[in-house]
Amino acid sequence: MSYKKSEKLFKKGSKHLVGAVNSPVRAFASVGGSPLFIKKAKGSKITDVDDNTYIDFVLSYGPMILGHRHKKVEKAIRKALKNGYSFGASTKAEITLAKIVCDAFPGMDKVRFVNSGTEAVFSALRLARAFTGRDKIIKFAGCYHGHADALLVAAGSGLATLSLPGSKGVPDAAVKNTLVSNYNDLDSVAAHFEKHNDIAAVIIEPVAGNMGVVLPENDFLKKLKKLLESKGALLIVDEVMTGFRSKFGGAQELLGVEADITCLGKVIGGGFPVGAYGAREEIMQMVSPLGEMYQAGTLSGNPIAMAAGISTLTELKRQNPYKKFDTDAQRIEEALLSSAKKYNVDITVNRFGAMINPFFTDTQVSNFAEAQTSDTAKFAKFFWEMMRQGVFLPPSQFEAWFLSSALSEEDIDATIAAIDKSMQVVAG
Ligand code: HOZ
Repeated sequence: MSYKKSEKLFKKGSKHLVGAVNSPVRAFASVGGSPLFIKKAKGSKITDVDDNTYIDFVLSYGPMILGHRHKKVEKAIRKALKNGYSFGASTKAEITLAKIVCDAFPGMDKVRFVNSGTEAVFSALRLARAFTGRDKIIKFAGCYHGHADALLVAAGSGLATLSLPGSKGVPDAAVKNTLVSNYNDLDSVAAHFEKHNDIAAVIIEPVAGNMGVVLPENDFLKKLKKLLESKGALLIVDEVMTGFRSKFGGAQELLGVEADITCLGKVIGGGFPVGAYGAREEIMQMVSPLGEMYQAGTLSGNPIAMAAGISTLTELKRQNPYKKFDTDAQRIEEALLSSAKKYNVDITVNRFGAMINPFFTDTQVSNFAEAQTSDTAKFAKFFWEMMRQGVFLPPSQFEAWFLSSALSEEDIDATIAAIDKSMQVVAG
């Protein structure tokens, strides 16, 4: 397998792009080698500029849940393009997507569309502060909620991949109101409430996907919500990754908890830049132009992005692939565990619906500290052999693998064979 053209583009791209990429995880920094440059993708497969074709488990980090270039989505985009690209005024498509999203989340009466998950989250924090009149927020170590200053503390995803504790350029003032707790540890949340009476909200990924996949245990979310209610603080559930992924709607319903404010992204834009935050009526009444919490965006509700979102969600509802996701992910989990056992490699596998990943560690993984016990050198070996075997994974131990509804039986069989070969290589 040759990567010559990717390597050439990496060198060329490094001149005018930072690290030749526009988002750090893409740089392959923790697995070594130079990043892939992509030529095209269709269905369950993605092809790089060297004409290597892979089964895709990156899926643009989640949005391409139907696989690439689904024909109904493509038709909707082409149709929307004919009417113009951006108007700075409202369109009917925004109302249509808003209804689909609000109908899918029981606690959401109104929604505001933005351009990314990062925007959705920092707007949701502002809204929680406006609504409660309090300043502090609690986040969990290893959760990643985009790159807003206040949230670049003990964050997962790219920071975990690059082993960064935070980001330079974030002033102390920007994080002085950010408190950090441990995932699955209610006492670590309660301890902050003992010390502070000005906590506006707790923000959480209902199933973490940015420190690898980590599930909430023992009704953690339900207990968290109860604690917050008793303290008059809001629960912000960041469903940018989990939204529409393990059921149509949010993970909240599956986990038996209702957010005060929900953040969305990825799937709702069908591959175009869309984020959203939504809540019950009394909270959303705070948002400008109805209320005094200001938030705006020239390209928000962009008509092409709305068309991609509407067609993706409509097709997703029609396909209802959630049972298939579970079956496919279960087969992958079993393959990971049995190959690891066969070659005597320590791993733990976590999965939730269409999200899964192995941690190269001998411990369970229920929080960031446990995720960080993973042997990232072993992951790098595994990653590169999977690539050679024709499977494209996120180039980081701390990112979730995503499944698309376009995966065929043959794709899963080929992935299982690749896992076996790669585990053998890891074992050396
Ligand atoms: N985990 C990240 C997004 N939730 C990966 C995408 C990126 O940072 O480029």
